[in-house]
Amino acid sequence: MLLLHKSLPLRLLLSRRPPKSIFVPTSSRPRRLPRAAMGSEAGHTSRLAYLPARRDDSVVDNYHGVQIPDPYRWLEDPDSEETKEFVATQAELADTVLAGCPDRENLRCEITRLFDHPRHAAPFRRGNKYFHFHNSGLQAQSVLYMQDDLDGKAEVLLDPNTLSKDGTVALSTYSISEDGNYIAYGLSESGSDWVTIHVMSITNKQPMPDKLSWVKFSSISWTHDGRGFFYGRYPAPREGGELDVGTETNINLNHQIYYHVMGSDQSQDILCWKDPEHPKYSFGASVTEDGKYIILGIYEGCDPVNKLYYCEISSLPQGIEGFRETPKMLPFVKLIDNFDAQYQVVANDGDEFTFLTNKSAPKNKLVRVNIKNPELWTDVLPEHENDVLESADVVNNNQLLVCYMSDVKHILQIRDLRTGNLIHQLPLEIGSVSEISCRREDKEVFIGFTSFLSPSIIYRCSLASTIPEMKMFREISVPGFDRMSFQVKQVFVPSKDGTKIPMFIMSKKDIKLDGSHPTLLYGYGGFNISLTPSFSVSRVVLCKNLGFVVCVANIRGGGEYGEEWHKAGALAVKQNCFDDFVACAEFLISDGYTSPKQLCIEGASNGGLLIAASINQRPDLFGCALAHVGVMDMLRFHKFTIGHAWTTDYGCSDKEEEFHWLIKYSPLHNVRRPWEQSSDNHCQYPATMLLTADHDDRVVPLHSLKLLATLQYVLCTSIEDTPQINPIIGRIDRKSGHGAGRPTKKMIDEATDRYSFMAKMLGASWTG
Ligand code: X99
Repeated sequence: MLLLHKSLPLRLLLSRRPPKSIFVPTSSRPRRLPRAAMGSEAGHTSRLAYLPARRDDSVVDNYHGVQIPDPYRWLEDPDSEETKEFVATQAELADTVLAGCPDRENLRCEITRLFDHPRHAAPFRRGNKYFHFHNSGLQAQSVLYMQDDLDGKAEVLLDPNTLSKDGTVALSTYSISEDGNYIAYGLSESGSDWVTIHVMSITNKQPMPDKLSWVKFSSISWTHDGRGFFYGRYPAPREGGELDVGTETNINLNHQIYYHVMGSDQSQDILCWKDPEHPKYSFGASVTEDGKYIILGIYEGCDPVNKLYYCEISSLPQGIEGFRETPKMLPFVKLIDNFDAQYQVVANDGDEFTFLTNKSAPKNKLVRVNIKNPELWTDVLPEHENDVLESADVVNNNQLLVCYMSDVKHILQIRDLRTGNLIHQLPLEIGSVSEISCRREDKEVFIGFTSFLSPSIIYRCSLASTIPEMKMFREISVPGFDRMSFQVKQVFVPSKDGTKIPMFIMSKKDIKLDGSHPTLLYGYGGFNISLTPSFSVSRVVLCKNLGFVVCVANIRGGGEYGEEWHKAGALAVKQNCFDDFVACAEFLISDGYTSPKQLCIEGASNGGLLIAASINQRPDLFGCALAHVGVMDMLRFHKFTIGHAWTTDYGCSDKEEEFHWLIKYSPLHNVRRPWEQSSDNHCQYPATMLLTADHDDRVVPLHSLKLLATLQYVLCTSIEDTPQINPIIGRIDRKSGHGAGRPTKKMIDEATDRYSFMAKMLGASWTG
C-alpha cells in the first residue's frame, strides 16, 4: 500500500487555495465554511494538504469486551522506515507552515536578545571549596565553577559545552565527595533519561577511568570515607544496544541500587538492593548528612508514597565492600514497609530521625522517631490548616529552614529543629523559592527566588546574628526588561463543581478588559506538581511585543494544596483537571481578557495530555493549542519506558474499571468531528501543534505521532470538504528529549516556532 507521497515536493502539498470544488456551496454540503470564516482574521486562509498515513484496520484490541481499533500501531516502531518517513513528512509540513509565520524572525531575535544575560545559581560548599553553576547568556549548558571563597576568583571545574559541538550533552546529576576531592557526574545525550556516570579528581581536574552505564532515575550519594557512591541503574535495554540510546521504547523494569568503589570496573559494583518480585519498583539510596546511615527509599510509581529502609554502615563488619563476593544485598532494616505515605529524611541526631511526611497529613508535617525504637512517633511540626509544607532543611546546627506554599506562593521560616517552634519569618516577595543551599553545619543559607517579573535573585541569609538578614547575593538582570511595565494578578476561578481554581494572569500594565487580547493559558494538572510563579523570557516577549495576556492555571491534580488537591485530579476524577482548565478559559473570556479565537492553550507532558483532552472536549473554546510531549494514548502508555509509573495518577487499561475511566478522555480515542457534534456546523478544531522529539524516552514520541495521524485523518483527510481549515501540525525535534538538558539554542528555536505559529493563528501582531 502506498503510504506517503514522499516524492511530491511539499509546496505542492500545501494548497495555497483549496480546489474550487471543495468550496462550491451545494445543499448537500451544509458544513462548508463561508470564505470569511476560513480563519482569515486569524491569519490562515488556506487549508494544508496532508498526506494520508496508512491505516491498518487489522489492529483491534479487546479491552474487557470492548473492541478498540489502533490503526496507527505501526507508528509505535521508531526504527521502521515507514515511521521515519511519516516523521520526515510531518517535519517538512511543519517547516513549511513555520516558514510562513511572519513574526518568526522577530521572535527569534527578541527571545535571543533577552536570553543573553549572565545567570548564576546558588553556591554550595564541599570540603573547603565553594561551587556554583553559571551561564554567561547563550551558552548551551551552564558551567560548574569552583572557588576558595565567595569573593575569590572562580575557576571552571566542569564545562559540559566542551563535550559536544551542538550542546546536546548535558550534565544531569552530580555529587561531590565529602572531602571535596572528587566529583561523580552523570551525562545524558540528546535529552534522554539514560545517564552515564563519570568521575573527576577535583584537585587536579583529571578525569578518572570510572564509567558507569545504564544509569537512570538515580541520584549519586557518596559514603563519607570517599571510597565510593550509591547509584541506581536498569539492565541494559536491548541486545548490543549502544546505538542511538534514548530512541528505544522498551519498558524499564528491575531497577537496582549499586555501590561503586572508586577505581574499579562497573562489573565489580556491589549490588545493594533489587526486588525481582516487584519489577516495577524503583529505588533511591542516600547517605545521611552525618555519614552513618544508608537510607533506601522504595517507590512503586509517581505517587508521593514510599517505603523506607535503613542500614547503619558501622553495623557491617567488613563494610559495604564486604558484600562484593556474596550474593547477598545489604541488610537493610525495614522502618516503613508499606506504601501508606511519603517519608523524607530531614535530619538525624544519631538514631533519632526527623521526617517530612504526609501520613494522615495531606499538607505534610514533620515527625520524629527513634529508628531503633520505632513504636513512638511524635509530631514536631503539625500539618498547617491551609499551607503545604514543601520542604525543611536543617541549618545552623539545630534550626530548620522551612518552606510553605500558601495559595501557590512560597513562605520561608526559620524554626527550631527540636521543638518545631517558629523563630523567624523571612521576608519574601510574592513568588517561588527555586533553590535552597545549606548544610547542617552552615551558619548561612543561599536561597534562590524567582517570580513572573523577577528573573532570579540569590539571597544570602546569615543565621549567626539574632535577626537573620536576607542580603541580595546576586541579582540576575535581563537587558531591556522593565518589570514596571507589567502586572501580575492572581484570581480564583470557580470550576464546574464550585472548587476555586487559582490562576495567575500576567500582562502589560493597565490593559483594557475589552475581550481583545491574544491570550496564552498554560496548565499541567497532575503528579502532585505545583506551577509556582517563575520567570520566562519568551512569555515576557509575548506580553511586551505581541500584546499577550499570559496565564497559568493551578488546576487540580497538582500539589498546590497538598495531596488532596493532587488526588482530586487523578484516577477516576481526572476529568476535574479538564473541567478546571475549561473553567479558567471561560473566565478569561467572560471577564473580558480575550475571545475563543484569540485564546491559545499550552502544556507539556501530563500537560500535553491536558491540552489534547481539552481540544477534544471543547474545540470551540480555543483558537490555538500547543501540546508538548504529551501522553496521548491512555490505553497503552504503561507499556513504554517508565510509563508504568504513571498508573498512580491515571490507572491502567489492564483493569476493567480503570479502562472505563481512561477511554472517556484518552486523547487518541476521543477525536470527533466537531461540526457533526455541535449545532455550529462551522465548528472546527483550533490550530494545533503537537511537539515531540526523537530521544524523548520519558513520554515516547509515538503518543504524539499516533494522535497527529488520527487528528489529520478524522478532521482533514477522510472528508473531502472538511471545515477543518486550522492547521494540525507536528514539530518533531531531533537530538532532543522530554525537556531536561536541552541546550539554549534548542530552547530558543522551539519557543520561536511554537509562539510564531500561535501568533499567526491568533492574528496577534508585532508591536515592536
Ligand atoms: C516520572 O515519570 C518520573 C520518572 N522517575 C521515576 C524519576 O520513576 O524521575 C523515578 C524513580 C526514582 C528516582 C527518580 C525517578 N515523572 C515525574 C512523571 C511526572 C513526575 C512524568 O515524567 F512525577 F513528576 N510523566 C510524564 C508523567 C506523565 C507524563
